[in-house]
Amino acid sequence: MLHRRRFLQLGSLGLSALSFSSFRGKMTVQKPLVLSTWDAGIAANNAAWQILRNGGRALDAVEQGVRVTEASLNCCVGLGANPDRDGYVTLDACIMDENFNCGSVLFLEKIKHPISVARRVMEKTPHVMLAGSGAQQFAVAEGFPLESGELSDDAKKAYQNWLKKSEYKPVINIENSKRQAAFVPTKLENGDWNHDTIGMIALDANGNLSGSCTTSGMGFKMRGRIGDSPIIGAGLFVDNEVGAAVATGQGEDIIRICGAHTIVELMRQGMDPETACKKAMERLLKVKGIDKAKTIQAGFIAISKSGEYGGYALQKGFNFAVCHADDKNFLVDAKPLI
Ligand code: SD4
Repeated sequence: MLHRRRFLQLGSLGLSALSFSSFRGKMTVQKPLVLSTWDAGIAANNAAWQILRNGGRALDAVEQGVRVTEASLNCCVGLGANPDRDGYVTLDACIMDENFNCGSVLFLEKIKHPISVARRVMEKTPHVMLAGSGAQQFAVAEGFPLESGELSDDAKKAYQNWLKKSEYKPVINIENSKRQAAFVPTKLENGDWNHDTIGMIALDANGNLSGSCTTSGMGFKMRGRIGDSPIIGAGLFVDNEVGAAVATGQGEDIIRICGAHTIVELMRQGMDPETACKKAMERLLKVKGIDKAKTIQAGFIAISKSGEYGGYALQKGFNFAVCHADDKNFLVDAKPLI
């Protein structure tokens, strides 16, 4: 097994140069450890790491980490993202801790930080999921400001462009900032990395696992459409005895195989995270069929209780960010199945 690590510039962590190294064998590191999807994960990991490095809880790390992405301008996460086909941004998010506590929000509008609302659902209600106006009402009652709902300039442009043909054709790997040239630059004017759809899983210094996932879903989706991201077991699953997994990509197909839960169960049977992600992806491919599978993308990442980690992609182009030390926050190109 050959893995390429890409060490990226990390201003606040004091890393400077871009360098490459490769190694053989399972990917295992000491805890704490945080992983997140796509290259936006570098900045998100950075925020999560500030909590983990000080002995903080994985749950706090995965919430604070993805808030960075939610607050940034990008195609696929937060209020600046692409709208649905009716021109509204609708957000989905979920969070899960080390005790099977979980919370999620679906079809949430005009709220900047759906991940934090999901955490409140988990901690302050007897429920797991809140949707639509009910989720928004709860968020406002909890003190989250109601935003204007106006599209970002980039999303307005993308929507106007989309309206010309009004075709629902998700773009493979759009979450990777290099593919977002039409939407926003890879690097923002202040030099920060641009961010995208994000799932994050972490193992803290106490050996506890947690995960989060937040997205605007597939751009130009039907109004009311929900993907895998806010669905516990599909987009995210954490079993503190075994491991944690999170998914990204074509939600409908991830739901069909209960992606994240499947991966955790495969790890329970003894597979390392990369192998478990690969096996789950093989199942997705089998269900989808090769011809249709070539038109979509999906990516899985996982951490085991012992600190092994790994990921797998349906096709080329999916990467994930791994952080396990002040000077170790790097991107890994996931192996593709097809
Ligand atoms: C969805 N899985 O709504 C999400 C989209 C995604 O990277 O993850 N894109 O289907």
